[in-house]
Amino acid sequence: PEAEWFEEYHDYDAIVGWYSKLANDYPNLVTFYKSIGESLEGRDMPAVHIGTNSKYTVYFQCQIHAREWISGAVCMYIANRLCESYGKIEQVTNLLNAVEFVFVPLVNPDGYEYTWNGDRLWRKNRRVNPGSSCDGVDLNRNYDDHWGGEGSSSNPCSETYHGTSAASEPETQYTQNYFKAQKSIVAAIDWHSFSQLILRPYGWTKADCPDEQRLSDVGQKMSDAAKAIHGKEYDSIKSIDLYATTGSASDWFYSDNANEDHDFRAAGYTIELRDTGRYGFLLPPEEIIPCGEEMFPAVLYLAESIELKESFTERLG
Ligand code: 0X9
Ligand code: ZN
Repeated sequence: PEAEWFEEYHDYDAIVGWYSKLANDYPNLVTFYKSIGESLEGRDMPAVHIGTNSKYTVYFQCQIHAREWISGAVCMYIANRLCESYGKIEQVTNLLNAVEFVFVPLVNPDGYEYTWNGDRLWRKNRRVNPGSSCDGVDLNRNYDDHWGGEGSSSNPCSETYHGTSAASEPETQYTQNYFKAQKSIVAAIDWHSFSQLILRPYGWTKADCPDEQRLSDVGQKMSDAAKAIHGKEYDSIKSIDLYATTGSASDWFYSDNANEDHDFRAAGYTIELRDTGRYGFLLPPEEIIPCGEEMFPAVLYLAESIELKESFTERLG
């Protein structure tokens, strides 16, 4: 892309166009799928695959929360770095020959558009809730895992409104279905901001998940890899130690519901990007590149740790 691309944020149309161009620029490495389904207001939700027909998949989804603009920007940064490095940097070349990256860059297109043309601090999707004057469902409380419990709200006016049923929203349904259609997803990240955190399961209970040791080790290594770049601390903690959530995407990624056809569960993480509160959701665009730079080695570490997948607890074991 042009050098200036990562010096600004971009709206929905520009981001879709950018991924489409990435696929044209790297035809042997990138496949652009126009849509995994349409949002409530009829916008396409694209998917982008980066890799060379590999056995394992790493799944990323971005921009589930509309106002968290750094999420979509860092996903583009990572996608671009992977492409630029293939055939030039041995570590990335080997990785992309072993692992396919699947991006769903715009999980909440309507909400994202609204942050550009309505309310910059909008979070939810744009569902018109019957019988309420408040719009929107929090997609990160709408996934089909312990839906409707603690840390979500039945009030349509709440920022954490969980919707009328598990996966009531098309954006949730399409991302769940697309995730389930991929082969051997070994790790998945739901990208958010802000607070600089690497969050592992569970959000819904204080209990350790069966892969606690492994997921906390990998989380800490991702944190170390990030810190080595610009010195920023990303705490690696269990989701519930931030606060309880139910129906969240990353708990769903790790759940039986998401992994029915896989031998192993996907290591489901939520990453909260920069900053720690000075600018919060209004992170200046000058921080896109440094934030991407510190996440790139963390993501490589996560994808490479897949070789140790045998140490994961067997899903039905
Ligand atoms: O509350 C959320 O959905 C996430 N924080 S944010 O400020 N980006 O809205 C945190 C979710 C973490 N919990 C789980 N993933 N379970
Ligand atoms: Zn968020």
